[in-house]
Amino acid sequence: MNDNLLKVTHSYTADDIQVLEGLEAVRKRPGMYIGTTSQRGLHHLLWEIVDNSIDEALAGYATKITVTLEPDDVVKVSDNGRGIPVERHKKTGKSTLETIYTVLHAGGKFGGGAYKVSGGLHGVGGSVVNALSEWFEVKVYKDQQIYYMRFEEGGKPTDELKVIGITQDSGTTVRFKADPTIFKESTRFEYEIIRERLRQMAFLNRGIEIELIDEREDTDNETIFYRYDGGIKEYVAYMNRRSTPLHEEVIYAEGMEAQIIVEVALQYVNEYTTNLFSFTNNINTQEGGTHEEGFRSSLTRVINNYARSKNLLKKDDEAFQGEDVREGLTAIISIKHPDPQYEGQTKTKLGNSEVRKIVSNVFGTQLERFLMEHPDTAKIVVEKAQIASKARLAAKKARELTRRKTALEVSSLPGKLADCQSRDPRESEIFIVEGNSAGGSAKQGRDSYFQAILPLRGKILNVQKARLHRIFENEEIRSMLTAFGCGIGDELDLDKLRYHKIVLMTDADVDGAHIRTLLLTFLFRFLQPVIAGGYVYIAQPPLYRIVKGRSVRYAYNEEELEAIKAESGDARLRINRYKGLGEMNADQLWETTMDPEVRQLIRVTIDDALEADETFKMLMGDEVEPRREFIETNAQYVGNLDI
Ligand code: 1YM
Repeated sequence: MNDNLLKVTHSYTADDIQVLEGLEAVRKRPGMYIGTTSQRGLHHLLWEIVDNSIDEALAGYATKITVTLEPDDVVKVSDNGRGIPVERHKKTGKSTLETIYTVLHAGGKFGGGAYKVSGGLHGVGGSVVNALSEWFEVKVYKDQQIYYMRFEEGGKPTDELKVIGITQDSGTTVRFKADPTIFKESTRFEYEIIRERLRQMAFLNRGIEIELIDEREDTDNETIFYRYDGGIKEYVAYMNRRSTPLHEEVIYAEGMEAQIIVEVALQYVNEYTTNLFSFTNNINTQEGGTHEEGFRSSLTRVINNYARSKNLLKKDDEAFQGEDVREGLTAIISIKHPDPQYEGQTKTKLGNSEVRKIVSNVFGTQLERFLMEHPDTAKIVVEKAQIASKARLAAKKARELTRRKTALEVSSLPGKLADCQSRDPRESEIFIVEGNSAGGSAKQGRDSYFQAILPLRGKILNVQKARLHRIFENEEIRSMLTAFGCGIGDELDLDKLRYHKIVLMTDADVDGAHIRTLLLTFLFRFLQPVIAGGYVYIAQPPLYRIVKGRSVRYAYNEEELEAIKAESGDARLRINRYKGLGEMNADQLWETTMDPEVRQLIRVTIDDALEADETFKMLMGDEVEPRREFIETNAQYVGNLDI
């Protein structure tokens, strides 16, 4: 075996050249494979490897996965599964291990597991991770042997696969260091990001043990161990931990049809909003899809049927609508599908049409039974829907009576809006600006061809606590909805969105951060597809204006200020700290924050919608202590900036 491998490594065959070209293509255009080379892309590498371990656990072989953050930006992932196959691979003539890590898309093809996370949304394959690593090594514990192989410089083997010891264990360990020439921003892994995702994985895959160890010298993060035997049932309880549930037990349904595994967990709380999260093969389907549709329709149908059968809904009463039975609902839908099809702007919408009916069946029959067997809970659920339905009808009447135009009808644009001339949403931008004086500067400074300005006065309504119809009464919110033009909730239509960039422009202080959080809460709750579609941005106004003689420069953060100071040797600089947008004149605002040529916009993603929701809840909820902490943490930055 060694002889053969040696020959292969010493003389380049046509296959080898093809392999090298494949990996080189990944290095040339990493964005095509992992989306971005920012921090997010970096973590993508790790998810790719973790996903392989998760697959091995889902296949029933691995029970434990450990992620270790080592010094020098090295990361290690281990599992106790079967170990990656090491035998000679017929097609390539190399070990299967080498094939997986050097041939693009090889991993997915060979793996026989039914519900692969890898090959899903992340699914770029181990070879892409290898290609984008400074070095990458694999140990396989299998058949009493420890096998080892190492790659350097973006996937080039340093030697053939070797046996380096004996063992009684089985499993796979991968260690790698991302290539800093590719990940120019940073190759440092973030404990918090990893912890969040691993916890989510542990919730979504009950019983799997997942451990996170941080061995880096400059941190003191604790070792974390996750294992949730209750799976998504525990997840829902966890999400509701700061809220007041209306019934103690989380409702749970599971089943399998046509190879599709369906799980649903839900619980109502004494709030008015809906928290619905769906997953397919452990991937958060942010844009929803057929599994959500199946869930929604059966929830509405079953609760209506139950209410009618118990005469809780009388003959003349109008049926509950979807929004009535979803008020105050926290729900997770998780399906595992052997061949998921994704659609939508960000490919996070499940498209498989057969899923609608399967989820509807599995969940519908079990919810029906649950309601029959738990009449007390059933009564609470129906009463909640009844109140929601009454509120909805009352709001409708109030609207009709006052004949006020709803925020949803784009009849006349709000007076405060300085609209742009262009009618092409693809090139149009709207700046949501805090405060009238900043609004004035923005109106003067903008390029009115494609930039619209909507100034907001004061703080917008706290959406978390308010009921839907109260939200529509809020002047600022109505202005925004009218300007956006895309509608809301079930009627939301992204094709009608009037601007493809919605830019939130707030002060760089605590108040600004608070207003931004309020705006994001509102967008998150009611216009989630607009965020998911990538249409929402945050403007980055500079913190400092630095004048030296005739030249003017701007610093957007402390580091930049320090860099500019260092560069000029500190000599005769006039440093001016902006306290708010209002201090900038129209020209300054344009050249620092609005001019597409120089500005820095941050695109808002719902990368982890759950996380965003947590922050919102914490900020808006009844508990004072965490909110105070948040404001103090954020105030810290501002405090430091005061000169
Ligand atoms: C730390 C990363 O990759 N574990 C892992 C990967 C595989 C297997 C077991 C495995 C899969 C199969 C059979 C199979 C993979 N194997 C392949 C391929 N951990 C990690 N653990 N035997 C072992 O799917 O049939 C790809 S991944 F292609 F070789 F089968």
